[in-house]
Amino acid sequence: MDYIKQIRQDFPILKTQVKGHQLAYLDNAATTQKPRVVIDALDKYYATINANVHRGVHFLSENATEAYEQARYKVQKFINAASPQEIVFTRGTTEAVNLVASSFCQQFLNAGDEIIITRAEHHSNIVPWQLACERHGATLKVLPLTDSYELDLTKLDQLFSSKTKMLAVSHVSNALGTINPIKEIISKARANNVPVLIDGAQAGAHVDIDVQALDCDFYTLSSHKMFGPMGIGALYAKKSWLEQMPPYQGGGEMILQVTFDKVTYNQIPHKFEAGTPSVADSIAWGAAIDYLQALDHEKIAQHEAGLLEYAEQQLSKVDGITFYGQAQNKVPIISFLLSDIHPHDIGTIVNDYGVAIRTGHHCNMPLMDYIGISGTARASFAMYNTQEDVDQLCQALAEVKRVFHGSR
Ligand code: 7TS
Repeated sequence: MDYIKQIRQDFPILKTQVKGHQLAYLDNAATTQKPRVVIDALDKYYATINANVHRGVHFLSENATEAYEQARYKVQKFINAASPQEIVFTRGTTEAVNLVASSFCQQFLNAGDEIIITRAEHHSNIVPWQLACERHGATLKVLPLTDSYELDLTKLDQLFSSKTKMLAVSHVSNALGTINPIKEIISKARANNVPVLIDGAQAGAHVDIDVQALDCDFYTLSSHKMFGPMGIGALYAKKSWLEQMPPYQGGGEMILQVTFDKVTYNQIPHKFEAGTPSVADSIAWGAAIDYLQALDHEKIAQHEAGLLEYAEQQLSKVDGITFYGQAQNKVPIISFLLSDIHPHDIGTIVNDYGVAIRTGHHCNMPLMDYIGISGTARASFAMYNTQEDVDQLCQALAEVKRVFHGSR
């Protein structure tokens, strides 16, 4: 059996039939499907070691704590962080960005200061910074895009000033698939003494991540976009930042001692993990990381690149199609429109043929405004997708054309 067919066997949901058609799941940028080992890890946790962590001295609690900390270690290794203390478990990228925008900004952002983001960010990497700027009387500056909707790096240097306190940028665009030149961006920020947060939500499933080589200050991950469970993710932060930042939330677990006069905080990363964490989800995320790391990365990269090329080729034969975002360096995400047909109509009709795609603004309204459209239809691929999925999408699009224009 070929390698990809073998991988597909690991994902039970891919066998789903939709309206009499084999499911072609092309909404992986929204969330990826889960392999059997991840589903089993959740089951095993609740069936064998469920207990609250860090608190108990009993058998189950010790086992749960060890597995939870083991998961942190797996995340550390996955992104090559220097220490597990630099990994804070969060609900995902959204919470990780909010943590930094809240805690870092409380400590370091003053009236008149500036934060730089880009025009191509997901709302999760825009709104928390807007809120922080509002709270502290700071200004949000936005890196513009080129005519091909890529970051215009020629405009970056002029955005830095002595007031710049943070630059936040995504590793990979969820709307267009563009892999941003973050290494270059980080080194420009370094030269201006500006810390950098990388939103890595879309990178985990497609790109090898090495936070030490990147030399970023913060990096965020969402487990559910890299074959792990929902509701869990992480903030990577350099130790020196975590030590200087105040807690994000108060509660159990994040303190060493509490009196009504004074609170002493726990060590990092626990200072940032108030309350009972998502223990099962962290452990199952660890299982997803083990699963990913055991795969042949070169084969998968080749497969994904081939799939993107095939999809672009086949889709470009569909009369009236327009692509948005055709950067040289991109993950297999294709955003498109079909003549004057509303993207929601495209999504609804292809669903009748078993094809799952996302339609709308993809939480990138400022990017859509720049392009001058209200949204796109987006096919986003994962390692388990095949050329048959692309063919099924193309056939379904022919039906969309037939419904709207009476022709194929
Ligand atoms: N940043 C990027 C680049 C994203 O793609 C997303 C989610 C987020 C942040 C937020 O991640 P979360 O896990 O905290 O929700 N993107 C999408 C998407 O493209 N379709 O649905 C969610």
